[in-house]
Amino acid sequence: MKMTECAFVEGMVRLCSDGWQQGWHERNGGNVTYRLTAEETEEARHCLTRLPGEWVKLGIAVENLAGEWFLATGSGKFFRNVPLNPEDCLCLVELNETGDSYRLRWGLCNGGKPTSELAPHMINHSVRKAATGGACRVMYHAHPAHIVALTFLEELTDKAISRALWQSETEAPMVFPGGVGVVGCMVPGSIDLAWASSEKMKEYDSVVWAHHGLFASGPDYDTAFGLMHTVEKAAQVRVLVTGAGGAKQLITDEEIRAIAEGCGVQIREEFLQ
Ligand code: 2HA
Ligand code: ZN
Repeated sequence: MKMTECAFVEGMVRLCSDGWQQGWHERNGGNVTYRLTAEETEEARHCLTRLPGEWVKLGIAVENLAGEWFLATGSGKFFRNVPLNPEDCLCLVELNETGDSYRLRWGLCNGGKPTSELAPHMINHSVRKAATGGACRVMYHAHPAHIVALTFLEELTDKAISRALWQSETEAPMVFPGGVGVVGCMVPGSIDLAWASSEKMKEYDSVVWAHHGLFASGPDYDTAFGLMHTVEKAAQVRVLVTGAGGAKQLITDEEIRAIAEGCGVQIREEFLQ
């Protein structure tokens, strides 16, 4: 069996293709990582085509991820090219037994490095793995235009952005009743952005990066992609309505509560009035 035939690789290829078609990945924008299960790691070991790379320091230590394997997009790779050549655009990395270094096991067949956001992804995997009892496996970062636009229109707080999204589409409180975290405008790929995001990820499954994009997590590709899509759709409605002259009415706090109650999810009450 070839690595590209493994379901966890096919799933990432599909996500990259779908994200590109949504218009969320100009040039080399965005990145995604997936934490393999023990079974998938065994499967991957049978599909290796090269010797392991050298160990490279991560710059951080993620002890609860020690020894784990991750599938990742490559630094500078374009999402639109992933389906054409997954073995050039993607890579498998293995973490060492202390969780402070990684080495390449597969992919990047024409050279290169894992995503420039590898450290942020690892810190956030570490936090979400702990927060979800091991369920969380996907970290997905994209640049959807409307969520970026919203960060110019609303106050940059968790409450203001979460409530603006909930007020704009009934699907929003159902899909992310916990809201979204928000961090200010920070240097892309920086360790400061990584730490700021991971503080938010202790409480939220997605974080808005002001004027930049969204970082979304989930137990599988569908859930993480679906969260990205739902946040972006609500932001799109908000921005469309704002640009059309502003809302005559919004979904009220009472209606948001009723929607959450109706589908049996716990809304973050302190964000409502
Ligand atoms: O170009 O999206 O945040 C990759 C990125 C950096
Ligand atoms: Zn980005």
